[in-house]
Amino acid sequence: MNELQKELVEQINKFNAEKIEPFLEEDDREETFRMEIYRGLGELGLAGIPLPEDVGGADLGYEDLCIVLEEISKSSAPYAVTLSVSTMVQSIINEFATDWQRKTFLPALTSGEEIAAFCLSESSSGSDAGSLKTTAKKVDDGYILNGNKMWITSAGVASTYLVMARTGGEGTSGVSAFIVKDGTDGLKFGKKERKMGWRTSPTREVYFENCKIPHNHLLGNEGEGFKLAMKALNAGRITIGACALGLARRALKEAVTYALGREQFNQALFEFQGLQFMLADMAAEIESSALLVEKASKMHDAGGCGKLLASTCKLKCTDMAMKVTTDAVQVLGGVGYTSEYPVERLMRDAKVFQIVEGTNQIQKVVIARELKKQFQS
Ligand code: COS
Repeated sequence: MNELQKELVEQINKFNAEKIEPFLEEDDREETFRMEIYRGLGELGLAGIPLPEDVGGADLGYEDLCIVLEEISKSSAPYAVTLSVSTMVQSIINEFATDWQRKTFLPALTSGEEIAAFCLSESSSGSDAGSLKTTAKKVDDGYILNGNKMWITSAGVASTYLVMARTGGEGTSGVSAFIVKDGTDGLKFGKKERKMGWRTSPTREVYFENCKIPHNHLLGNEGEGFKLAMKALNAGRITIGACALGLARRALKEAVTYALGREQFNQALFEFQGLQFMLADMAAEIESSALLVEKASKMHDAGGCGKLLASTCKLKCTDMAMKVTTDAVQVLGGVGYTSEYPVERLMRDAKVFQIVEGTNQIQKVVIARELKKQFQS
């Protein structure tokens, strides 16, 4: 880590301890999202890390972003994910936007004053994202959106929605991307989903009922929306890997600490070789995933990490987090299954990492397709 990265980690540790940890249990139980916590991350300069300075970003890289997300996720995967998704949307807006769009939409997001959400999935199109049905009909002075989006992270608390909707015929080439601001007539939200994990982060359905937006809210060109969304997800899959990594590191810490402190058969649990092997496996899996995040983020910063590596990073880090958190609960035994210790929350929070931003089965589809391209003569 360079000096700046070390400084970031130190700042976040302090922020975690003072601002996030005191509310963790209560907010998980009550499903409370605190905007002031997100704004606090913004005040530390963390809400627009890879964005350029002219729109208020920190002009740093994805490597730095991943280090930040990993650190936040050691305390709270939900806040790390809120930041990960908001940054993913900002990055893709920055890449495809007109100058007016960059200056209009990005500064409130890079400062952390506001949050961005990504609206791709629908009730009938999850993994098969290219079959989405929400429509955007072109009219004289803009577009009219109709349809619904499901499982949208930060819906209701976000102010900027990147919405993929159909402007053309069937298939991926008929999809376009739009920026929709909170408060637009016809933009509505469903009830908050009751979830197994990530309970602090609100997830809602988003509806568009004759929701009219101006022409200049189209991002990129008509028909580019699917590729733009996939490009965003390529980067998002690396940062999701970083969030899963931080969560797993916390689970290992909890497991080792507990094993060192608890005695059975007149010795610390840690002294039993069976447990040492489990903990060593957890550590080895974590370090392998950390290398993947580092490689993928560095390659992204150097110009693009490619689908195979981005999907591998997401697949391995999130499967690892599920395994490590499950094992952490096992190490703690009975108390690990109760909310007296954080490992049960970590295990619940780990599960959805295997589902979001493309299920891990979809990551395997992407990897296999890349293999076919590489080796088919
Ligand atoms: N990065 C860049 N471009 C991509 C891409 C990626 N990861 N995946 C697809 N594309 C491009 C393709 O290259 C193709 O472009 P061309 O027409 O120029 O060749 C275009 O997008 C269509 O791709 P493809 O034909 O592969 O589309 P499919 O309908 O077969 O779908 C999958 C591909 C399954 C990979 C895609 O639908 C997917 O990722 N699904 C999961 C969706 C998801 O992650 N949802 C989570 C939402 S956020 S919680």
